[in-house]
Amino acid sequence: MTYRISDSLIAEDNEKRAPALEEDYAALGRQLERRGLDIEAITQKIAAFAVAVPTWGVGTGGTRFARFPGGGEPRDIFDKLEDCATIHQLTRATPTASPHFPWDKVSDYRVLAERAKALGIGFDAVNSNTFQDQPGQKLSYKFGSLTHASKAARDQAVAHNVECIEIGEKLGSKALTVWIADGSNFPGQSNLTHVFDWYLESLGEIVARLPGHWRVFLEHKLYEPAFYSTVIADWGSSLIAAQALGPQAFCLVDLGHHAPNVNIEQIVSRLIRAGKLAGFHFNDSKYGDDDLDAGSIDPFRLYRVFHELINAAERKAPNFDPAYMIDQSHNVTDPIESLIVSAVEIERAYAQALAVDRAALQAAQEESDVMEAHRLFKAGFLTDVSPILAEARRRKGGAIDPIATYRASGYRARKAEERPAVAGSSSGIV
Ligand code: LRH
Ligand code: MN
Repeated sequence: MTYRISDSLIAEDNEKRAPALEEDYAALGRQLERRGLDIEAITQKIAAFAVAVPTWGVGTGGTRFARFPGGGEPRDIFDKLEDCATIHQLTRATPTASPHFPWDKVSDYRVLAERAKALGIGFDAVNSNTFQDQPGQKLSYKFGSLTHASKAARDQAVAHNVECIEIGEKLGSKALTVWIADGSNFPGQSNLTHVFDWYLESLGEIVARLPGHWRVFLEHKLYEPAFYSTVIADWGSSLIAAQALGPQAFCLVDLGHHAPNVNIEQIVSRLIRAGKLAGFHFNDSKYGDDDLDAGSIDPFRLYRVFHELINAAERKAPNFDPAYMIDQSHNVTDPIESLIVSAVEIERAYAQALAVDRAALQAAQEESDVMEAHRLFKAGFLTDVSPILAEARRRKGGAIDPIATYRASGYRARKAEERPAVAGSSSGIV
């Protein structure tokens, strides 16, 4: 039997913190009431919020230079699910995990589905991988996959995506995320139009194999690993493709996949208006696709994104059903701690964006009262909503202070005993 944190340990730790939380929650309630806002309404929305964790994020991540694994590294998808379940146990905000194939491949997916169920975890979108070659693979993806100049290589990549759909069906997923590294490093290396035609052809074959209620999430990325051109480099290419591919195709926004200073919340509002927003890979970045912890560098940006999401929900935007997922690489922290804090910071941005007097904001916008509009918009971001986040966790049986409870549990040390150190790859993201 492997070690699991007991609910009684969480309850004991919460007992110590409950009086202070009650006081802070009441005080915040009074402050919000003075601003015409109902704390209970916000807390219930936060309690209903969920974000998926990436299975590839619970192991220590790395870069092309190096990876420094910590103790108790997950050895396989079963260990990864245990760690995902621990994050959910403490935050009550991450009931699903997003798997990646073939990194999470097993021989019997019924066993995997049963284990996940026993751990109280479900599966979110499955991720395909045609950005690496697998041992014994017939054709290489060095020069592309779904947009490779050779039809045989494209067919091989399509077949892998179809296999991911079949696996996802066994796990109860309802979506496939397709990110491809396809692109070029030299002007002239590839025909910029043909590759997009092949992308649509290949994705068309994949969409044709999607179960009726499934969606496919197209993930754009400006660059890396290709450094001159990337086939699906921006939201425009992704939207053209999603519109060409029909009602099951949507555009996924990974916050780290844009040039510095791009107005991502405006891209989000455009994709929502087009009825094509798939959802998000939440993370943060300072320079490139840094895959840093959500809210750690630019929490105001995350806040501005949630503002657009609340606008869409309030006006009941058509086709608006975003999937919320985290996609990060934890190179210098305990991945479990990073994912706990990231889930909390994503909820924080949502709760802050709910703490806005939207009627007054709309009035100021219509009167072009710039400073009043900006002041009202920012008021939510300037609100410390921590009591709301903790209260939502407490009500669902989570930890009032998840990091403190996690550390008090000694979970990492126990896993270091249970999981003999594995010879991990000395570099690379996973
Ligand atoms: C590409 C990406 C994609 C995943 C990978 C792990 O940069 O964001 O979503 O497949 O990271
Ligand atoms: Mn991503």
